[in-house]
Amino acid sequence: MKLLQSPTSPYARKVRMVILEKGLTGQVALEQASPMGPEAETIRKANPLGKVPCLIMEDGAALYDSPVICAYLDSLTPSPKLIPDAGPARWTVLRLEALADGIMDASVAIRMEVLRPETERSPQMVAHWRAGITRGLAQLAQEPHLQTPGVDLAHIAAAAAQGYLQFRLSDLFDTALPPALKSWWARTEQRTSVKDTAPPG
Ligand SMILES: N[C@@H](CCC(=O)N[C@@H](CS)C(=O)NCC(=O)O)C(=O)O
Repeated sequence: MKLLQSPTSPYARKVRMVILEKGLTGQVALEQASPMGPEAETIRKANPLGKVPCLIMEDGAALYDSPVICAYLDSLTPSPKLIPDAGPARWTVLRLEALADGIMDASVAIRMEVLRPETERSPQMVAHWRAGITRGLAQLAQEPHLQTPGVDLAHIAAAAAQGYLQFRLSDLFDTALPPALKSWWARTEQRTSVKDTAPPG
């Protein structure tokens, strides 16, 4: 299998963490591909949306986007199980993944806004996204599931979201992360799958 991905994408980091946690490193080749760079056409051929991450499976078919890729990779081996098969725990994990993905969506949107010429930026939209991130982090901090030991897709997605904030929006990381998440992150960033997928400094 081949993963089209970018080292700075939080969604790609989420998938790379899943690969490491599942012990699938030998089965998925990582191919660096930038949606705005020379590889854009390759990405678009696999994913009409032109986004990374995109997984090319053994039969050549493509999977996107990151929740689908993570669910597929989780289905390949029985353990560790990153998405519970059924019951309330399954919906908690998927909801927390969606919450963390939403924090990433708003963070990436702010990053895109910052890259635009200053006269084209919308301070209103940036404020709207920042408020969403702040509410999302406050909710994550209140989730007992996140504090449970072990790792599943909820923990991985939350780590990808917080890692991206630390990387691109350090002021929000410093001010909007509630204490419970700060201590959670301090523990979590020591994990091998988190350390080994950190964006380039
Ligand atoms: N919901 C998608 C989001 C993927 C995404 O937005 N990736 C960004 C990189 S961080 C991208 O490829 N952007 C290019 C574009 O929007 O054209 C997922 O979870 O995979």
